[in-house]
Amino acid sequence: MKIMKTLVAATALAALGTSSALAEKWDMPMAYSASNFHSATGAEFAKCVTTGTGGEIEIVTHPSGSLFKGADIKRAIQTGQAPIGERLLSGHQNEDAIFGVDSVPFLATSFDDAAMLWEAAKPTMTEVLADQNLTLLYSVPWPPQGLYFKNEVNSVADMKGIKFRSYNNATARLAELTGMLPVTIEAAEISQAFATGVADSMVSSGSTGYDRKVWESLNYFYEVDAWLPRNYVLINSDVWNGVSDANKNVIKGCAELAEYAGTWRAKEYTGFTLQGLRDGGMTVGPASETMKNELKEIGETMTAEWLEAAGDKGKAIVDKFNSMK
Ligand code: PCA
Repeated sequence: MKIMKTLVAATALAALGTSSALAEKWDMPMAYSASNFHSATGAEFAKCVTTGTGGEIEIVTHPSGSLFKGADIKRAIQTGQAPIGERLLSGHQNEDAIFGVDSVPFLATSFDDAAMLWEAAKPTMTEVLADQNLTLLYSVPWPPQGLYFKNEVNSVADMKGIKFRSYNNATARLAELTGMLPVTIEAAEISQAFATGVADSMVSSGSTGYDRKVWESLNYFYEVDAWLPRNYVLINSDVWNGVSDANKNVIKGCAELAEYAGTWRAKEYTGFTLQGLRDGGMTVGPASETMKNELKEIGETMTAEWLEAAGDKGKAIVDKFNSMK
């Protein structure tokens, strides 16, 4: 009887020990509001992993930059402060020009082209990230980027001196080349920036304008379809290497599903949010021919600059992309 009791106690302890050793909670910082489609996709990805691993890995998302602000998320994952997270990699183009491949003006201007560009860039991007101790899990595009202004603008000359909210190097450079004054502000903080006049314009998707209710301060959205930047979900490579093969398979499956579902959501959200901006009172429509042509010229300058910075690796991606079209 005594032996029996000891055995039961030992087994119970062992079971407890096993499950507590295996059960892990991963906090996942995300920069955009909980209502945004990227955050919704991330929350579903988290649920998928938690369910699929039988609770051995529980992912908890933290949207709106509440755990780490957008600009700090990549470093937090690299250094293991957060095991996993989502980041707009074009915000780190100064580390490696490859991170800016999705923000080259007028290179890929539709969802189909953005998908092809991503396919062409993925192997190089994966390698660059691996060198930084990061493993790529999935990536989802934002809807096409257009220009927001407080006042009507019909040409680049009309933009001169306007305070412009930027979110990465490409957007800051676009501001410089159009004579605007760039100021970097996280999406989570733009409503206040526009309300207080810190900025009166930006380039972004209908989605971000809708999420942040920018019609309270801005009046015009010009559909330019300049590029479709992407968010990337990354995991610290040491953490990844410590995951069992079975759980790695679950995470990969959930990531594939998230990329597919997120991309689908981005497409659906495009028309919905442009209508939302209209309902909020904004004038939404295509840019004038003059403005389009002037922006295309600026795009050519920026493409040349990017190719110069990205070197052979960048050229190989663009060549591959062009051969796929
Ligand atoms: N929204 C994000 C990045 C691109 C987009 O459409 C932002 O404005 O910060």
